[in-house]
Amino acid sequence: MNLAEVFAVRRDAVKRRWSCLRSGIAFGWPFGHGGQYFFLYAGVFLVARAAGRCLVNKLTIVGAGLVGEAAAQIIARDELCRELVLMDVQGELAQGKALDVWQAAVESGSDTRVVGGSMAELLQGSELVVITAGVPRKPGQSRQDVLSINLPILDGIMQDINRHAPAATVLVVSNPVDVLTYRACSLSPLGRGRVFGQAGVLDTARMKCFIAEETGFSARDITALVLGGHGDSMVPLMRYCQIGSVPLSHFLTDEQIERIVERTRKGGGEILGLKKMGSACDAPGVAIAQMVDAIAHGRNRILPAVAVLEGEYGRTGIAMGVPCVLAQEGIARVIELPLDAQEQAMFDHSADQVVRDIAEMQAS
Ligand code: 2OP
Repeated sequence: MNLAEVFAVRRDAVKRRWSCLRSGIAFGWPFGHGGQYFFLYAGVFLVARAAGRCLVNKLTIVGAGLVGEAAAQIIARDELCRELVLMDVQGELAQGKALDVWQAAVESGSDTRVVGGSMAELLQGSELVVITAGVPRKPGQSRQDVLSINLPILDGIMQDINRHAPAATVLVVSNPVDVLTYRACSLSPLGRGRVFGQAGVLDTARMKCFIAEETGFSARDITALVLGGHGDSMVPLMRYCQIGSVPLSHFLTDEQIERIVERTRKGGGEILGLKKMGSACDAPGVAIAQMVDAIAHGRNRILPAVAVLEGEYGRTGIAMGVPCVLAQEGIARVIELPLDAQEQAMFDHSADQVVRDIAEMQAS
């Protein structure tokens, strides 16, 4: 759906509510001013709601595993789309989870409808598709170790998207996310602004968590930024971290900061090692929902996203985490931050790893 169509949908919703408002006032007439005011206030509320509501009509999550389900819960609860589809090769599992998510959303006062199934036709009309399908890594494995299983799965999904929802914006979450985002973008005609991945929002949340723990300050006041590949060589940019606008170095020693950096880099592995049976799902679900929210509301948020680079940071032919402006149309802009020599060296180290991973994918 292009911008004009999105506005047309919203305009129609406002028109419908406005016409209800006029009928309401007319209906309230015999009840005197009280009746009229009641319908007037109710109508104004509904018109305002229609004007400010979600912009995404249909969103599909491909992969009804734990991450897909966690994201679906928040997306449905927060009414980030009107219709949410949970798609999975295990159709009945997806149907069951969809019913569960829908019923939970209804309890939260949401009108988002949720359906599930396995048929690719369910993608039809989706404006946004989130890909969480594939196997998670096991303890001791790297994200790249699941490439041979997840690559053909992603290829099949991209084929289905190109066939049934060719205009859909695509958010890749499955691992190895940098490599699979690069692949998805190369299989789509839409370009890097419409096909990108989630990793940095999650990594940044992890780092904020560790900073809050180390300092005892509210996580609300912490701003942080993680760039690079979604692996152990990711680049937490401590110079860009602040607590209540005060640089992090004011509160923490170099050793403390180094500990946070290391823990952030291995944050996914730490959870995997403890859970053993599966990797993180709740925080990735929230990270997906944050990106969906930014798109659904056209917020122009500056968030890290896995984006195909076109010369930024001195790189092409690669997808990795960089700060982006996330708007209604997807990535509106990649932000190129000035890096000092040490940060650039860490970025290059991480990028070189992703280049090797992409080369492995291309050779397979
Ligand atoms: C993580 O870092 C699964 O890659 C995901 O937890």
